[in-house]
Amino acid sequence: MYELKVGVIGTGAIGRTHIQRLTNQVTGARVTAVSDINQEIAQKIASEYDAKYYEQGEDLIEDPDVEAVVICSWDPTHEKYVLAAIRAGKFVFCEKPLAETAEGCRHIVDAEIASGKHLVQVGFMRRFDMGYRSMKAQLSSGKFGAPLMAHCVHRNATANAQYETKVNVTGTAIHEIDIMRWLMDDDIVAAKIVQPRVSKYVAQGQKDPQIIVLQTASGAIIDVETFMHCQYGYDIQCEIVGEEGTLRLADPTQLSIRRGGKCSFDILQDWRYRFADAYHVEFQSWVDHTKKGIVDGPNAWDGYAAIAVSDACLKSRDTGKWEPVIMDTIPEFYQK
Ligand code: NAD
Ligand code: ISE
Repeated sequence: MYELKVGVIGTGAIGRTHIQRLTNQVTGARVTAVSDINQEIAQKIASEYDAKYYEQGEDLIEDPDVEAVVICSWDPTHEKYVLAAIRAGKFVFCEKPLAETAEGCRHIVDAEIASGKHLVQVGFMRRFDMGYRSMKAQLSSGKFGAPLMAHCVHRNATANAQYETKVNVTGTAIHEIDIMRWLMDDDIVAAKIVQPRVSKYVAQGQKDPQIIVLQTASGAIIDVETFMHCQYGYDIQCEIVGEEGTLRLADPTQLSIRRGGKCSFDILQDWRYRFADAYHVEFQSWVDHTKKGIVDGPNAWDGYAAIAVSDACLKSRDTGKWEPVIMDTIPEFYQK
């Protein structure tokens, strides 16, 4: 079978899992090159997977042995690498966020339109998760009436030492922003952040947890708690309240135990385990569609729309008020 030759930029936590996944789980692809500013780790991974190592991500993108690019480096580097991939005319899968601001995403959108070809997919893997997909199917059936409200929780056990308050939105709540826009098929038009008491586990000067409130164009209200230092595990919850019933994600568990007067199950410890199946489906789909020359997953416009909401959230953190989402109208290029 023809194997898509993939270059991966960023061999940190998720880069390594995606390389492993593309090599051992997904069919029809091969990792031919890797790049990271951390040369030691990247070179070790290159030799482990029999791939080339590039010091510069741009050189990897230009390599004729790389047909498609996966970007898993730090958030501020995404924009320049996606733009380089578009310039090279290569399909590119970029981990979220597509760029850190709406302005940055707009550069990508404009470059993709100018290239005349859809090339960009964003790593919003929840769209490939069975729980969220079932929710979408139920909502679309009309049996639940219009969605009126949603309650979301996004907790991580701990954050790394570089944790900055803004990442709580740009890197974390961005998943809820995208999945809610997709589930409700409704754009988000306004946002507000409410700041509770700060946890003692948060570095001096930073804030966590937070509550974000979002309003959609049709008037639905979504509340999102993000808590990056909850200590006990990785906990993703979502409930949508419709006119004629509610939909709630089940806890992701294989086994629940009843013993000694208690009912219990294990809480997964991070996103690698919680969304393992979703990442697999996401990458199999990306490889299959890339080979056909199609972008079928969340696209550059979805990346732009999500970060436009993030911009409004960050502004609300400063002003303490509801802030409108400032967003251009969708170009014909992205209309379905
Ligand atoms: P990480 O810090 O473990 O890894 C990032 C890697 O990028 C590091 O190895 C670093 O050396 C490298 N890097 C930094 N600047 C670079 C540059 N200019 N060129 C090449 N490499 C560079 O972080 P991570 O947790 O693996 O996250 C990486 C990206 O993936 C982030 O954008 C993050 O938001 C995203 N992410 C997505 C999910 C998801 O569920 N979809 C989960 C985790 C991370
Ligand atoms: C991480 O970057 C991810 O994208 C995970 O999916 C998310 O749950 C986590 O909060 C982020 O730090």
